[in-house]
Amino acid sequence: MARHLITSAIPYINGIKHLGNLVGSQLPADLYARYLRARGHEVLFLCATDEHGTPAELAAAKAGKPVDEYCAEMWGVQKELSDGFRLSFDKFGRSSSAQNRALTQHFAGKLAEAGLIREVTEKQVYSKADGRFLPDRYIEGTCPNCGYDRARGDQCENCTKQLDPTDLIDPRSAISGSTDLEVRETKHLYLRQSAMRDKLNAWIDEKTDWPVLTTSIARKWLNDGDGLQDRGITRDLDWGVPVKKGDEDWPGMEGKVFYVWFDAPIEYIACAKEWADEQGLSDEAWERWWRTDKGAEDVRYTQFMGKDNVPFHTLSFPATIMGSGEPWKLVDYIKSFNYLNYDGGQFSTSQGRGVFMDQALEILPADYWRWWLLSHAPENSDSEFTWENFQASVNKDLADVLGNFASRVTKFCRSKFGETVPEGGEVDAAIMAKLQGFDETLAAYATHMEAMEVRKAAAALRSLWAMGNEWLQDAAPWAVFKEDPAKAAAIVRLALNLIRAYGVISAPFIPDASHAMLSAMKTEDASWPTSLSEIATALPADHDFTVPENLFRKIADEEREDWQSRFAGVRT
Ligand code: B3M
Ligand code: ZN
Repeated sequence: MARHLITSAIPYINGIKHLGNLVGSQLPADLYARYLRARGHEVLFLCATDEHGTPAELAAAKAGKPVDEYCAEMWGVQKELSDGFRLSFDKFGRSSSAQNRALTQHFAGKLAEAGLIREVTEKQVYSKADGRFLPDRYIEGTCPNCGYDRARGDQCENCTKQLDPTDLIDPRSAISGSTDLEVRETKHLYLRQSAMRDKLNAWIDEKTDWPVLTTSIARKWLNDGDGLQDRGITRDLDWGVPVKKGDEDWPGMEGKVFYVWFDAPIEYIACAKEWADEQGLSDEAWERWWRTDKGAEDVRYTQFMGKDNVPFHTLSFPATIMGSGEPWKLVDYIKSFNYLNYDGGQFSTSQGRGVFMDQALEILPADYWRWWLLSHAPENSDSEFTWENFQASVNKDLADVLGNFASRVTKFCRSKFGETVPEGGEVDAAIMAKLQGFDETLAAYATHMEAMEVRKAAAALRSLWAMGNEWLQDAAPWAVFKEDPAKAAAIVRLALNLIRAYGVISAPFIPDASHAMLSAMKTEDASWPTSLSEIATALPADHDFTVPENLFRKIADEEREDWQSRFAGVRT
């Protein structure tokens, strides 16, 4: 059994995330974590809120709250929603934690010792109307790379290019909209990423098994123009990790903070320490996941993220780790995602277009969303949420196939044999024939899960459900019962065992329904089945069960139309 460290990109604190954000990192990371745990691996699954920088300051100002108070509140909201979606993080931390502050300052100190930080007196955009510098998202304008007219000062959302505020064409203040801007001098620290270009290139070259989406983005920026640029890692902001070299002050950098993208990935490490500290564990407990000199050389580390976050995880964060000269764990595999679009357009946080995590849970339980989102994950290209497709998937896959199977079998058994697994009879070859291919599909399902091929895994699981359903239809124990009750008993016994097996193997996708199936079968045996013959005998004759509540309900046309108009835009 292996040890797996899994992190999801940490969501910005500035508001509730939409379903596109969810399926782009946290949800597939949870799928993988749940699968690996179910197969007996040791897993540490971490996520946190990304609380620093301009996104947090702008959102707090909009909410009329002090930024620390705003962050504490929003952490609570996001934590509740991640619980609601059954995201099984071992720790949902905060990048504003004391642990992250100390580690971020530690890394900066190590990078400075290694000669990888330069102090630069540079020109930054200053807004006279706002009386402040305008770093990152405080400034918007046209992307010099692709011409997108709402690019932000730190990155163009459209083409993923990392930017500096002074790169923008026709810049304006994101606070006041003012274009009365001037360029003033200020001192900042730059991470000498360019000095690590060869090392990073060689490292990316080793990653032949990574998704093309990940490596192509990394290569694009490694070889862009003059190659990897040095990046400013400090900002003229109030809210953030104060600039220090380890514990020492940094002369000339008083009152400045680290750039949010410098401290955010370090939170992946700090979060492990938050996890250990919370339980009163020693440093060894988290260092065995993160320090290759303390056991982490055996850990497999997988990161999940949307494509816009890839440059920071393939270049900036590895540069921090490698540059520190210390034996920290580097990522082994980066699973990245394209975007999920919403009903003919894009999800939009500003316009409230699309379904947000809180709204989703108000209208339907988590499993419905998890199933649709994961089975339509934007893996090889962008994908699109439509209400018609959502309704069709839920009604067919979940209600008609899986839900119907569980309900039909248990109700029939109760009426003819009572609420215990019936004994007698044998399922003959003719009946089993319909289940041919089950073992192969079960194996393919595991292979896809291991490879994080989310859509393929969902398709395999769906066909395992469908095979059971078709087999039952064909075996027709309700008809057989009249002539041969023992044979009907044997069919039902296998069917009840299939419910247990579905409860186990479906849990990574639909944990609540899976739990309901296992409790209805009154079993704690969650051992992962690898063949039908193993499945058939898990619950012996005479084992008790109950008929589960309806596992899934169908979505009616009127509801679908109602939701479609309700989420079309302009959130109030
Ligand atoms: N908070 C961006 C995002 O939520 C950013 C990710 C940080 S990962 C270290 O998409
Ligand atoms: Zn662009």
